[in-house]
Amino acid sequence: MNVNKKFLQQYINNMQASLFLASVILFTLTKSEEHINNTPFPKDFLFGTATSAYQVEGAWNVDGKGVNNWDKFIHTNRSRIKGNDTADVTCDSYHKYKEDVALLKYLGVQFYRFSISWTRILPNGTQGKINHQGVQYYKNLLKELKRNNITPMVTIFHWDTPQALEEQGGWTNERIVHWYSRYARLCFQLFGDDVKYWMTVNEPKQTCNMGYGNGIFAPGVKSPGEGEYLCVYHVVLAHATAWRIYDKEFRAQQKGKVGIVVDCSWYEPADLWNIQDQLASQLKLHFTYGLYVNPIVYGDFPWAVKSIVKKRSLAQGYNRSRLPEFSQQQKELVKGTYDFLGLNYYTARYIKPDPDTPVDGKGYDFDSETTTFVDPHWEKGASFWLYVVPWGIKKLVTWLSQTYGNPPVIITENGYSEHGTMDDQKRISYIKSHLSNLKEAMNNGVNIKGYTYWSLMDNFEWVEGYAVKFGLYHVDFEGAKRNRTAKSSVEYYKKVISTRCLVDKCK
Ligand code: PNW
Repeated sequence: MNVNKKFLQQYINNMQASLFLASVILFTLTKSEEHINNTPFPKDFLFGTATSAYQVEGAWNVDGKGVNNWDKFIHTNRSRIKGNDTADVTCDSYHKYKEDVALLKYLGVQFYRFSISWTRILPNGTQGKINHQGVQYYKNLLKELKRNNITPMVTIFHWDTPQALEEQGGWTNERIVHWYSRYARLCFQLFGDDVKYWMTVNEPKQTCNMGYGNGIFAPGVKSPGEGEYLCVYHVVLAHATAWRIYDKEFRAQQKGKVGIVVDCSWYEPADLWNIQDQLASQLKLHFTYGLYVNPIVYGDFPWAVKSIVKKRSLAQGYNRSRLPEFSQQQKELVKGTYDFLGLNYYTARYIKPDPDTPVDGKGYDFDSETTTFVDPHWEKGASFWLYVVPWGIKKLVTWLSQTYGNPPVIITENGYSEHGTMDDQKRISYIKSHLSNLKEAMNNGVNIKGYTYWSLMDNFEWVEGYAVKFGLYHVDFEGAKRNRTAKSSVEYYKKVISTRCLVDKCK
């Protein structure tokens, strides 16, 4: 070998070595996308888990419960639900609540988020008749939680409108503000001594958009951008009225907090360097979270949402906006009506403007004139809409904190679905990566008070029936006893709660 050749050989060897090193570094870097935060959650940070009445209680016609919109929606057409399932029995928590509390105790959660079934307390929705057996059920549940040192977080309305009120238009009828706020007052009166965290309405977007917009959920009304926006308007007024009632009549004595729960995906600009994509992202966030929260914080719908809906309504031949306007008095009523904000985060989308939006398209699905898509590499859950995007929660809570003046926020839901896996490693990594991103946001100063895993156990997943499972505990829906069995994630979440740490040893 002459000198030159030797040099060349050495050069190639070096190159190979560096290439190898580079790939190692690259591999570690891609892996470190999964980098888990190693700082501990603060001592007063709350960990919990959630369910809702309709999804777990069953006992749909037991002990005087009245019929609600979902009972009616399903019983009149079973094919609306995957597998023709119903929630008539579901987890049977109405009879098995003590067992549920034992599961919570085992997990070591600080709180349990559950909801009250309106027609279990008021069978017709209004005050004519109070169903004392229904009231007793919640008193028993609260007592059992107290005995086990678990804080209740109670949702007053989680989608199950009394059928008697639904037949009068439900959330599209302005009288719902009165019906709902009287029901809320009754809840404060009956249970307020034992409840320090109240959530007025769960995910109004799902009720208004899916219930009255595209009609996929109960009551199955298709009135996009009309009934849909009346619902939005009434939800905000109903929430605010209930908050004012609590503030005036109960707060001094009961010393609790009242908030609302709004679900929102993160909308990532398709091209981060494109200003139009950035605007599309902002607009969609205001359409999703802002539609409910902007009035509650600032006293009105977001300006950008008002102006685009008005522009589109006029172009469609309406003489005013399809989105109702708050009067001056209403603006004053709604402004500032929150003690904390609830956020349900599951997934994310890329977004950009959609120049092909049909001129006559109406409602949440069209009025933002945007289109969304997913990254085909994102991992999927069992729900058709659930793509796993942990960094989205960090971006979303940061946006929320910047947009609304860093209010106290509770993550009221976050969860992963499968089709029936007991060794649910993907759920474990979902929880870990989302909590890690959340902690990073907290370390940057975002005011997060608590985290809720959805759900304590597999349950009735609305139109997806029992095919899709979010539970930490598996439920045997075939067996009369509805046995609950821990999935692997139970031990994982239990450990996170007791150590307040996501890695083997926190800093
Ligand atoms: C929530 N999305 O619904 C509800 O509050 C729960 O009752 C439900 O079981 C749970 O999440 C899982 O679905 C959502 O499209 C439905 O982002 C859809 C979305 C988010 C939440």
